[in-house]
Amino acid sequence: MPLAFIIGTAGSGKSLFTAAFSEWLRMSKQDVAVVNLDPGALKLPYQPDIDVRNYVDVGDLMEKYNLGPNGALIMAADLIADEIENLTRDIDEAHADIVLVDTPGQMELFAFRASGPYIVNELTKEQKALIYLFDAVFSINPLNYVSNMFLSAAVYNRFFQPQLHVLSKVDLIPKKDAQAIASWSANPRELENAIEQRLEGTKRLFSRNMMQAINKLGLKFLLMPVSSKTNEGMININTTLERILSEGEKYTT
Ligand SMILES: Nc1nc2c(ncn2[C@@H]2O[C@H](COP(=O)(O)OP(=O)(O)OP(=O)(O)O)[C@@H](O)[C@H]2O)c(=O)[nH]1
Ligand SMILES: [Mg+2]
Repeated sequence: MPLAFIIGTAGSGKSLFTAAFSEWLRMSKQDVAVVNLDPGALKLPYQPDIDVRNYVDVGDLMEKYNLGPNGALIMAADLIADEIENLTRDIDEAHADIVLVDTPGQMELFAFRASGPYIVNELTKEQKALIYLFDAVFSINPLNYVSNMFLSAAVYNRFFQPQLHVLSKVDLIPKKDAQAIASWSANPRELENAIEQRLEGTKRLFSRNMMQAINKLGLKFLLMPVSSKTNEGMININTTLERILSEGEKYTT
């Protein structure tokens, strides 16, 4: 019963992807359990089987400790770590083939605080993988794309779990743009060409150097285009996820 954590910047499509991919898995006869790990979620596009909001209530924290919404979210992110045993029990009791975990809206609260890696490590003893979302609309610009590569490398460096990379919301951009972005991930030359053609001055220099720094880290990945509205690409995610989990290797793709 492996766990796949869905991660990405705020609004990158984590929750809708969790909804669409879990539905897709159910249609292909897989027994899936869905976990909501976002204590600040007001409305979710799926019905969670396990919900952190049963244990941590952001509204209560605001009231009790006289915090604003952001302060309460930070406190909530850390309090989730205290609920690991409860959440692990809930997940174990679900007896699913695969567990999808929707992570908190603001990625930094999960990835860049001590509690995030602790939660990923301690939440059940099962195998783990991360699915990192690149927002397609944001990624059309090579500078934004490179910044997101940097963020995904930083996330990898926090969790050291197998990491899949997804280009989300591809239904919102022209097909040729989606193909171009995917080709940047497959071939650094293509990305370099786009940087040379479409950026200038400091932006060009910055993007080129940042891209080279990431390449030097040896982090290679392929972006898989996906739409949670049309289900395009879900089959690729499933195949790649299965391959990574069966190999159990620590690498990114
Ligand atoms: N067209 C289209 N819209 C999408 C897709 N995925 C997400 N969206 C929209 O993008 C917005 C953000 O999606 P969410 O799934 O809430 O993203 P999130 O990363 O969970 O956001 P937070 O948890 O609030 O940070 C919503 O309006 C979604 O309907 C997609 O594949 N296609
Ligand atoms: Mg969300």
